[in-house]
Amino acid sequence: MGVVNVTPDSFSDGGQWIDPARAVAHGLELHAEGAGILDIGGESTRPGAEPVDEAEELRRVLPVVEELARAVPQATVSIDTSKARVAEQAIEAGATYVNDVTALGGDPGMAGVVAAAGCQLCLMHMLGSPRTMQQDPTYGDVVAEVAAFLTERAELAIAAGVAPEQIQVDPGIGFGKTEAHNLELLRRLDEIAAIGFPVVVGLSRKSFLGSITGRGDPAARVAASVAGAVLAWERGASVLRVHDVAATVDALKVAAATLAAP
Ligand code: HH2
Repeated sequence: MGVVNVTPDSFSDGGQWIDPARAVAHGLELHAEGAGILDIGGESTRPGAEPVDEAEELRRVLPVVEELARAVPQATVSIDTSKARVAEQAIEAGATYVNDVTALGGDPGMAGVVAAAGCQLCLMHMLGSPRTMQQDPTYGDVVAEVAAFLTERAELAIAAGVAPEQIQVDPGIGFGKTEAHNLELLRRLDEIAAIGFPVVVGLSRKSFLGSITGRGDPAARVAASVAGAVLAWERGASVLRVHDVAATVDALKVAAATLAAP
């Protein structure tokens, strides 16, 4: 899954693709590099980010969704939103995957929109909201709590008419988690996969990688991100949400070839 942020304020690439034509070109490039899913977002979820209203979010994402769905019909176009109306209009414009970082908690209409469309749904765990989530996040057993939350939200989605085959789950690396929480979730990712849904992991360029490697600039965290992506894949992740598609694809090819060797 390649990230296309149509925002002025995303933590790693804010402002780079805010012009729709540039965002589309970036999405095409990520697809050419090997991304099967293009995840288009119009609202930053970085710690402390301010919410964006529906009209502005639609204005940012719709032309990009529409053009990418038209230009690369073989790719899955994903809308990264927690607003039901944005998801609905993006689906009309060609999106077939809804990436909801609030796992249906942000908008009571979301489950119905996804159920009616029959599209894919990613349910992500977050503790609190982007404005507050990094203020002293605390868990007993982070992996057990995240797994229980994702199971409960999947059950909620199914009760609202979403088919189990439509659902994917994501532990939400960096969303209300300390570095230790992120690392434990990655090390024990097999326990999240054991819930029974395909697992999505997004760790690309995130700040815990900067604190481990000493790299303050998110764009300098490519090697760190690739290492994390390979490990997540080895522990059961099915979808890796990344900014640096070409490097990740190469690394995964080598890892897969190695594990497939006699
Ligand atoms: N991370 C971000 C945004 N959306 N969605 C899922 N499913 N999983 C993630 O880990 C995830 C996500 C944050 O990264 P980014 O989009 O690069 O930054 P921003 O939220 O500042 O736009």
